[in-house]
Amino acid sequence: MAKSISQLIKDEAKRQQNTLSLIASENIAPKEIRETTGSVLMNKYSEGYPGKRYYGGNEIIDQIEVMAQAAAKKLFGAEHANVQPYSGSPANIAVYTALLQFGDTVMGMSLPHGGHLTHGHKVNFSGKAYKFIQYGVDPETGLLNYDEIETQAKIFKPKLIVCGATAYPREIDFGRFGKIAKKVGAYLLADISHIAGLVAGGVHPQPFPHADVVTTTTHKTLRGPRGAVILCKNSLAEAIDKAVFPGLQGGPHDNITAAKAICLQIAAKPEFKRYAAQVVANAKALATSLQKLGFTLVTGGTDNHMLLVDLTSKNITGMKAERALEKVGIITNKNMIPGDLRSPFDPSGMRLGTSILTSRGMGEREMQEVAMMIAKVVDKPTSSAVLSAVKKEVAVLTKKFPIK
Ligand code: DSN
Repeated sequence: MAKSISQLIKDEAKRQQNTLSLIASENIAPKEIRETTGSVLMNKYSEGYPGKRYYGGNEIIDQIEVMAQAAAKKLFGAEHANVQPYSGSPANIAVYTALLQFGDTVMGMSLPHGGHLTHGHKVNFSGKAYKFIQYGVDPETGLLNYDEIETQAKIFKPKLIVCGATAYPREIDFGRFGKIAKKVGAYLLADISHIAGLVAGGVHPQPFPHADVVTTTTHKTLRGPRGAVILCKNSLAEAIDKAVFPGLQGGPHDNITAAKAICLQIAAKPEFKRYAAQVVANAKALATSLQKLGFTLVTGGTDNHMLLVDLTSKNITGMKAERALEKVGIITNKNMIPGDLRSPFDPSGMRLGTSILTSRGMGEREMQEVAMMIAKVVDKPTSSAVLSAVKKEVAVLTKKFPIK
């Protein structure tokens, strides 16, 4: 007989507790946030914006949404916040809807070089509706080449430049992107979904005042609910709000809006600064340990929460490494590396992130242990003796750091 959903949720909780997740885009939202998403707020409809709704009974929802807007503006130094986007992809599409006409020229980072589907990939709506010019990283260094991006911008004269990444382990120079955008008369959108928690925690520079618009999901380094926010200058507020509702979405998910407010308030606290600093310290420790164990890292290290591992020198593909690691309870994701000649289904790299392990309370010492576990598995992925020994090590470590 098939298991019930409630049993499957218990199974998933156990899986999360008993594994070491290094998925760079995931995190563990605090219990308060998880409970808020399951609260009575999900029963309400509130199309519109605070003070201007298409349904009655929104007196309390209005207060919640205003609170979330205020917290978002304060955290990122923004003039205006829209807290209704369902997730990062719709948030980006809302920005395009607000600022562009179909067919306009836009520049974004290519997905195989670390960008995102909605930054103009050809299979995505963004790549079909707009003329996206894709920029990438230097194939030798793995770093963004700002001079090259500026040259491309001067040639193609985009109306919008998108910066931000899902697989780029270094700081993004928003100031330089802002100057390039200004020179060619383009808007600058900074998609900070991956690094929002690091920006909030003061360990990555803020995108404002360089960017005109900022999008971010709230569930990655920010440790909030699944969802997104759009931040912008006041001059663009009306266009952005209209694009979100009624342009693309109907009723906002008020339960999620409330959880966003809580996460944004938590992220303004000193403890969150310590968390963000530890995420980066852990990523650096993991990077150094892996390098000592013979791993090659794209760009030679990290400034943020993630590492991009080039597995070619280890003679294993990303898919095989991901599968072998999963067998022992280490959860990662295969990833393309810049200039990858392999397919996205079995690429040459693997992406690792430290947000979850840091949320569980682990520090640099544990990162050394995790690096050694990864090395043992990647070096001998078919040895059942190695796999069963590392599985035991994972069990000991996960037990010491329960998910709260
Ligand atoms: N696909 C997500 C990631 O893992 O980075 C972003 O949407």
